[in-house]
This record gives sequence, structure tokens and C-alpha cells, in this order.
Amino acid sequence: MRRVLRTVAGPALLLLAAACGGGPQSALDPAGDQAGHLHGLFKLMLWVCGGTYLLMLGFLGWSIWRSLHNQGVGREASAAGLDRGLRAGLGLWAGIVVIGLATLAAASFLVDRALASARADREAIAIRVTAHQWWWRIEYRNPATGALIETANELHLPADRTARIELHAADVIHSFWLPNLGGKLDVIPGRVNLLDITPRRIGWYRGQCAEFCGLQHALMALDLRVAPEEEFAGWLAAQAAPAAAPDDAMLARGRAVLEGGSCAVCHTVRGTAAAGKAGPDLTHVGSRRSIAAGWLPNNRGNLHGWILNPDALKPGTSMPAAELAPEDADVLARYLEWLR
Ligand code: HEC
Ligand SMILES: [Cu+2]
Repeated sequence: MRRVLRTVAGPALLLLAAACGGGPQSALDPAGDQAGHLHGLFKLMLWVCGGTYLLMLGFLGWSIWRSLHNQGVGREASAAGLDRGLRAGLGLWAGIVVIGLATLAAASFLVDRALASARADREAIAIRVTAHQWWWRIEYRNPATGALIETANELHLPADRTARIELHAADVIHSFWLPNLGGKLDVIPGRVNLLDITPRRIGWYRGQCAEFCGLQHALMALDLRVAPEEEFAGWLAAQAAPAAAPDDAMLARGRAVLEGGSCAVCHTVRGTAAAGKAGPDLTHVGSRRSIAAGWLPNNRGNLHGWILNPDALKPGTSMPAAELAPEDADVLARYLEWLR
């Protein structure tokens, strides 16, 4: 009995997880067309394989029960009868397996076709995502001017419109995964991979690098906002604008620290002298939900701590600690928080 329980427990837990799964980072809670197709395929596979498994356990139980209770019956049956029974049983079993596998093969083929068909959508919005150890550079095209608008670690998509995400890698192989919206796709240096996503449900979600890419792979996440069209357009226009000029002396000092310090070597804040390209664009960093690739909630305390010692928060990160006087670090954190 215990052995039977043990054998059944694994699949039962999987079924339970499938029934309960949900939330901002879950492939079991689809919020877009592609994820919906994949979820359907997952459920079909679960039921076909789970059903076959239960059927097999049923037969096993039945044969054990028979051998315990009908001892001797088999011996009296004729060899020909036994043979016929065995052949029918095996035939039935092979039929079940062939039908099950054919169903799964046909379903995967159809889902694959459905995932590819979005490529014909002319209204698709093009977004370029570049994976770095360990953060995401994100670029949109300004609908008005055609110029690229850069941001990082926070992807915004309009609902009910296909986004074609062009995936680039800056260093090693990564994998781009928004579980609620679609399947994983590898991000490979020297190669561009295209992923189509059609979000349907408005909300905040979380994405994740899904291919081990070094020390901080686990802290390479991104926030995703699926927004109504107007909200998205407003957001894009705000991101396209350069950083506002500070309206008070303290913020102006923060900007001077950023422009004069090491920060400007790696970071861009459009509208200021900082035009570095090695790190995330900080033009509107204050508007983001989190910093350091979905790792820390974005607030002044975390910005302050991050500037002074990023390695303590994300060991191995390529951003060096800044050597700043305490007041300079303070005004710099205030300035970054204010960059909305
Ligand atoms: C050598 C290049 C380099 C220098 C110099 C540098 N940074 Fe960074 N910075 C990075 C990189 C790379 C990241 C991404 C780190 C990660 O998430 O793993 C980053 C991340 C950040 C982030 C988080 C951005 C986000 O959206 O996640 C902030 C804020 C930031 N840096 C501010 C600063 C400030 C302020 C300075 C100057 C005191 C500075 N950086 C100096 C390279 C640099
Ligand atoms: Cu990665």
C-alpha cells in the first residue's frame, strides 16, 4: 500500500500544482495568446500522460488482485485461451499508446503553428531586448521620430497588440522568459532571435532569465507591465523625453555628482552630460519599480545602498562601488529617485 501511495504521490502533487498555480510569474496562469496555447498543450499532455499512468496502475492493481485471489485458475485455462487474452490485452495497450502519442504529436504541431502565425501581424510593435550579465537593455522605437528610446529591466507592452521582441545577447547565452505570456527563447551572442507576444490581460508580471549565465543568473529578472493602449502610449512618450532639469539646488547638485563622477562613464541620462553605454540607461530610473534587474524595490534607501556598494547586494556585478562623500551619495540618490 505504501509503495502504491509513493508511486501516486508525485503525479498527484503535479496535478495539484497545475490546479492551484497562478500569480505574476507562472506559466500556469496565462495572460496572453502564446502562453494560452502552451498552457493548453501542457494540460493536454498532463491529462493524456496522467490518464495513461492511472490506467496502467489500475491494470497493475487488478492483476495483483487476481493473482492473490484466483490462484490456480490460470493453470486450468487452456494455453490457446491464454494466448488469445494476452494478444488482445497487448493490442489494446499498444492502441492506447499509439493514440496517445499521435494526439500529443498533432497537438504540439498545431501549437507550434499557432505560435509562428503571429509573425504575419503588421501592427506588431518592435522591441529590442539585449541581455547582459545580469540585466536587460530594452529599446523601443519612438513612433513620432523613429529614434530609439532606451530603458532597462522594465518592459511595457500594450494589451491586445502583438509585440515582436528582437533578442540580442551582449556577452554569454541567456534565455528570455515571461512565463505568463509565452515560452522561453534562448538569447545567443551573434544571433538575433524573434519572439512574438500578444498580451491580453492587463497587469504586472515578472520575467526571468532562464539559462544559467553566471554568478547572478538568479537575480536577472525583469518587471513587465501590460497596459491599456493609452497608458502605454503615455509611458512611451514619457520615456522618450530627456530628463527634466532639476528645479532645486540639492537635485542640481545630485546631477553634478552624476555627471562628474564615474557614473557618466557607464550610464546615460539623456539631457545631461552622462552618456555612458556600459550600464542601464538611467534617464527615467526613478519611474521603475525595481533596480538591479528586478532585484531590489526602487526606493531612495536601496538606491543609496546600491551606489555605495553594489557588490554587497549583487556579488559579481560589473558596477563598481562609488567612492563618494556621504553628502554626495545622498544627493545623488535623491536625484536618481527624482528622475521619473
Ligand atoms: C563600470 C560601469 C559602471 C559604473 C562606473 C557605474 N555603474 Fe551603475 N550600473 C552598471 C551596470 C553594469 C549595472 C547593472 C547591474 C546589474 O543589475 O547587475 C548598473 C546598475 C545601476 C543602477 C540600477 C539600474 C536599474 O534600473 O536596475 C543604478 C541606479 C546605477 N547603476 C547607478 C550608478 C551610479 C549613480 C553610478 C556612479 C556613482 C554608477 N552607477 C556607476 C555599470 C556601472
Ligand atoms: Cu542571463
